[in-house]
Amino acid sequence: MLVRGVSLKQYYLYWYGNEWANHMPADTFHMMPISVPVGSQMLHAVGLAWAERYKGNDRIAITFMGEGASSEGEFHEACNLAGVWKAGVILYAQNNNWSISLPWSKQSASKTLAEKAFAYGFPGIRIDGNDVFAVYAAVKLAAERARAGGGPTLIEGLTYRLGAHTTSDDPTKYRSNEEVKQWEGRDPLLRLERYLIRTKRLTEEEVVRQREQSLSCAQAAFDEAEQAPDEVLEDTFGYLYLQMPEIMEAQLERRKA
Ligand SMILES: Cc1ncc(C[n+]2csc(CCOP(=O)(O)OP(=O)(O)O)c2C)c(N)n1
Repeated sequence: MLVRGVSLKQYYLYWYGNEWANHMPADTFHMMPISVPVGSQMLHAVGLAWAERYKGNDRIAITFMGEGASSEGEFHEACNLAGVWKAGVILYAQNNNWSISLPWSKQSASKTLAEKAFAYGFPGIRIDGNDVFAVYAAVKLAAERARAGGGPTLIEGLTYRLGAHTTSDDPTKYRSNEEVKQWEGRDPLLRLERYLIRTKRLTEEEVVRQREQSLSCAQAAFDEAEQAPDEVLEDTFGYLYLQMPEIMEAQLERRKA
């Protein structure tokens, strides 16, 4: 999101629950808003990719999901249509093994997520999702394929969630400290940092300086977000529809009362 020009302040405001912070004007960021219902975004991505082809453009779409989302019906629908239409779409699954507290072994009887792609008639690639270069290479390959009209690719990137799923989650209830410790050393940013230092592309001093810079940047954006005016009730209701349906108007009146 940051690479595409969404400000850190907007990103923080989204997590504050501010409706307008999830507003992604068409052709500004070339992104769709974050969608909370698990799995719903994949169909949109396939549709967008198909629409671009229909309009004669060479633009493609990429969508991101957790491995848990592959259990939703939309995953099947999206993969099926993408395969049949040869849509220029990349389905990137971040497999962190845990769908909140549910491990992959209870999520699917398939050994890997990537292999599901073969049944839909397109390639599935499994990579180390904490290796920046592997991610870059896999996505580049898939993007080239999509742009050349070769159709979709499913990428399964193995990764981990070091923290809790949300503030209401207590991960110590379902996974061991040893497991978390193991993954701490595989943090993709730290790995990249170690690589850059080892290959003399970056010095320890530069790392410290960049960390400080990033931290103050993040703090400034956070302070700005905290000072943003509170949302008004109408925003929650008026955000989605050009014209509010009657049923929602009635709900709004009830809430106001
Ligand atoms: C349709 C739907 N069902 C349930 C939820 C509640 N929920 C939010 S995140 C989550 C787990 C998602 O796991 P996964 O797809 O693996 O993504 P991850 O959180 O690991 O990135 C669930 C069940 C939801 N947001 N939407």
